Formats: sequence, structure tokens, C-alpha cells
Amino acid sequence: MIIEEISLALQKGKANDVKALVQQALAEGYTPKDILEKGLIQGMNVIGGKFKRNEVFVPEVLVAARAMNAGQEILRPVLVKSGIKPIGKAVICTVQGDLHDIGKNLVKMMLEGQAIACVDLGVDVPAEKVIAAIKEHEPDLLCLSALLTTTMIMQKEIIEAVNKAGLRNRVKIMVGGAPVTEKFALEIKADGYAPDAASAAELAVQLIGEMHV
Ligand code: B1M
Repeated sequence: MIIEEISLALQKGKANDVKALVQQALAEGYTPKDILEKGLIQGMNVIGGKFKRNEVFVPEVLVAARAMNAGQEILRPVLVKSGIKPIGKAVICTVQGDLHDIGKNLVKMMLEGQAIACVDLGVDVPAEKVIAAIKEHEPDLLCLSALLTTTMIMQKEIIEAVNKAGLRNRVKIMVGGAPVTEKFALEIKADGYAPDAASAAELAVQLIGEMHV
């Protein structure tokens, strides 16, 4: 089945094959959601398990990540409808010390799919850069991603810095990433937590709505 082929090509890091297979799957009528969840994310999860068990190492994970991004680029225009007036604006990043961007990119893509304009600050982003971006772009929503137990704490530091800068009532803050939990989000006084990109988009719409009442 083509969805399994996508997962396998991603695991082997074959970016061009992933691109072609994603295109083919779309042409055959598979939904972007199935291609993403059962093909791309499933393949990345297999690599994640192998990485954990030391069956593959950083180079293999990097080529798989590149293949994942190649697949996402094909899906992006299908998920993001063009010409629709944005319902709000988000600033999104992966926090300082953390270079993982696949989940953040997925969240961004899903937000854009809900007509939320996104300013992407990239990875390894310190609090000062976030504060400067809030002042410059005046977003409704700040989205902070963290994939390492050692960098989750930066989400707390950034929220504290936003408080200190007197900007806390001007922006809603959503946190997420594999080690992050609802409980942690409450502890650090975020406005919301989402476990995956699809729920992140739903929550983003809700939080932006709350900003505009
Ligand atoms: Co890294 N890595 N990694 N890695 N890596 C993990 C995270 C790890 C769990 C692997 C493991 O050991 N089992 C482990 C963390 C352990 C821990 O902290 N508890 C780990 C480690 C240790 C490391 C290094 C330290 C390894 C080393 O160098 N020895 C190093 C750290 C580098 C750094 O950041 N400073 C490192 C490096 C890398 C690569 C560069 C090789 C590569 C990243 C490439 C890239 O992103 N461009 C990489 C990868 C790919 C992984 C795994 C295999 C996959 C992560 C991923 O992309 N998953 C990962 C193992 C795993 O997760 N199974 C691992 C797919 C993605 C779709 O899921 O990012 O969880 P995820 O995003 C989800 C949700 O979390 C959520 O939505 C997404 C989609 O549904 N979400 C949000 C994410 N952000 C959100 C924000 C929201 C809401 C929801 O609101 C704002």
C-alpha cells in the first residue's frame, strides 16, 4: 500500500521518493491527514524507536527528518488554502537549546490550514528574540515547542520574560512537544497545551477567539 511505502521511504531517508509517493497518494485520493499521520509521522515514529534503542544514529535520523520535511512541503499547499483572510496571527518557535523542528513545522502547517498567519522564528530561540517578535508582530498567539526534557524549562522562562516585559495580557501562549504535559502547562501558567498538531490548530482557533471578544 502506498501509505506504507511512504513510511518506508522516509525511514530510509529517500526524500525524492517520499515527495513522489506523497504526490501519487494525493492523486490516488488519499487524504492529507492519512498521508501525514499513517505515512510520514508513522515512519518518523519507527525511526524514533530505533534511535532510542541505538539501532540508528543521528545521521540516519537527520536524513529521515529531511525526507519528512520534503513530504510536508508537498502537503502544505493542499492543507493551506490560499487567498483566505487570516483569522489571527501566531508567532511560533522551538525554544532555546532545542533544534527539533519537525513537530513545530507540523503545528505551523496545521495553524496555517486554519487561516492563522504564522511568523516562524525557527529553532533554538531565546526569550529576548521572542519578546522582540511579540513587539514587532503583535501576534494573538505565541506557540512554544520543546522536544527535550532539558529544554521544556525554557517554555517557563519565556512565559516569565513575557510577563516581565508587560506583554502577558497582549498574547495567549500555547505550549507543546513530546515531553510537555497538560499539568506542566498549567504549572508554568501557559494558556493552553496540545498533544498533537491537529489539536494545536483547534486550540489556536479557540485561543484567538478569546483574544478577540
Ligand atoms: Co532528537 N531526541 N535529539 N533529534 N529526536 C528525541 C526527542 C528523543 C526522545 C530520542 C530518544 O532518545 N528517545 C531524545 C529526547 C530525550 C529527552 O529529552 N527525554 C532526543 C535526544 C536525546 C536528542 C539529542 C540530545 C541526541 C544527541 O545529540 N545525542 C540531540 C539534541 C539536539 C538539540 O535539540 N539540542 C537530538 C538531535 C536530533 C536530530 C537533530 C538528529 C533530529 C531532529 C531533526 C529535526 O527536527 N529537524 C532528532 C529527531 C528527529 C528526534 C526524534 C527521533 C523524532 C522527533 C520528531 O520529529 N518526531 C525523537 C524521538 C521521538 O520523538 N520518538 C528525538 C515527529 C514529530 C511529528 O513529533 O516533534 O513530538 P513531535 O511533535 C508532535 C507533538 O509533540 C506536537 O505536535 C507534533 C505533531 O503531532 N507538538 C506540539 C510539537 N510541538 C508542539 C507545539 C504545540 C503543540 C503541539 O504548541 C505550541
